[in-house]
Order: sequence, then C-alpha cells, then structure tokens
Amino acid sequence: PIRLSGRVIHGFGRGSKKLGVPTANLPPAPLAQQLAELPAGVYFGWPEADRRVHKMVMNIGRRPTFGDAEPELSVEAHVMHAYSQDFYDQPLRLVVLGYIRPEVKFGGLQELLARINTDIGIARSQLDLPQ
Ligand code: ADP
Ligand code: RBF
Ligand code: MG
Repeated sequence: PIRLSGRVIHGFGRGSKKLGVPTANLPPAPLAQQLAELPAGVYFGWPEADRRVHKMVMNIGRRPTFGDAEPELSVEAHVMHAYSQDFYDQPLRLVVLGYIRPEVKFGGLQELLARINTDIGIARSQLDLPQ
C-alpha cells in the first residue's frame, strides 16, 4: 500500500460538494517524491484512521475536463461517508490500495460525474473483498 498524508487544503472551488462528491484535497508539493511514481488517475483505499469503517476513492491529476491553461497537480479524496462538518486543515492520512483507471478528459460535467459514480461503485466492491 501507498500512504499519502497531509493537512486538508482548499481545492479549486469547482463545487465538487454541490455535485455530491466533495473531495478533501492534500497539498501536492510535500508528496512530490511519491507522486512522481504514481500515474495520474483514479485510486481507491482507506482513510487511515477510518480503516474498514469508511472507504475512499481518489483522483491524482490535473483535471483535463476543465481545460485549464496551466493546471496544477491535485490530490483529492472522496470519503464515502456523509460528514456533518468540513475538516479543512485537519490531518488526513490515506492508504492507497489500488488503481482504477487513468485520468481522462470528459466531454462535460455530466459525463465526469457519471464516471465518478462508477468509480465509487468499483472502489466499494474492491474494498469489500476479503483480501
Ligand atoms: P474544495 O474545492 O475546497 O476541495 P470540495 O467541494 O471538494 O471543496 O469540498 C471538500 C471539503 O468538504 C473537504 O475539504 C472536507 O472538509 C469536506 N467534506 C465533507 N464531506 C466530505 C467527504 N465525504 N469526503 C471528502 N471531503 C468532505
Ligand atoms: N477530473 C478529470 O478531468 N478527469 C477525470 O478522469 C477525473 N476523475 C475523477 C475521479 C474521481 C473519483 C474524483 C473524485 C475526481 C475526478 N476528477 C477528474 C476530478 C474532478 O474534476 C474534480 O474533483 C472536480 O473539480 C469536480 O468538480
Ligand atoms: Mg476538493
């Protein structure tokens, strides 16, 4: 397993939360060495403190769907739990167990969202396996 940790920062304010998939963003700079070995894409695993309580699916990449001119790398995890409060600035440790797919440029938000929901389903079933 790969461990990625940091304090939750504000993301790009593109309303992931409004879309129903809030993502806790980690600062990429301190993780540069680990990120150099990880292809951009979608991964699944556990938030460390919540192992086997909550599952998570995450994206590492530059969000090509939005077509930013000079996109920064982002590391963002959607935890499959309905939290009653935000946890900005809190430490978050992720245990990354598997890779789902490469990051791609979707035709629009609807396509992106539909695929994210598929990713959530894949993560859920992978993390339910006994191994
Ligand atoms: P931002 O662009 O600032 O990352 P988001 O719309 O992605 O904003 O919302 C992310 C924030 O929402 C997280 O930093 C965290 O504080 C909060 N949050 C609430 N529930 C969740 C969840 N289930 N998974 C991830 N973050 C969550
Ligand atoms: N952004 C992309 O441009 N392409 C992707 O393939 C992509 N996959 C994602 C998969 C998951 C599970 C999550 C949580 C995010 C993904 N994103 C992707 C990032 C997305 O653009 C970002 O969370 C937002 O800014 C959505 O509003
Ligand atoms: Mg976010």
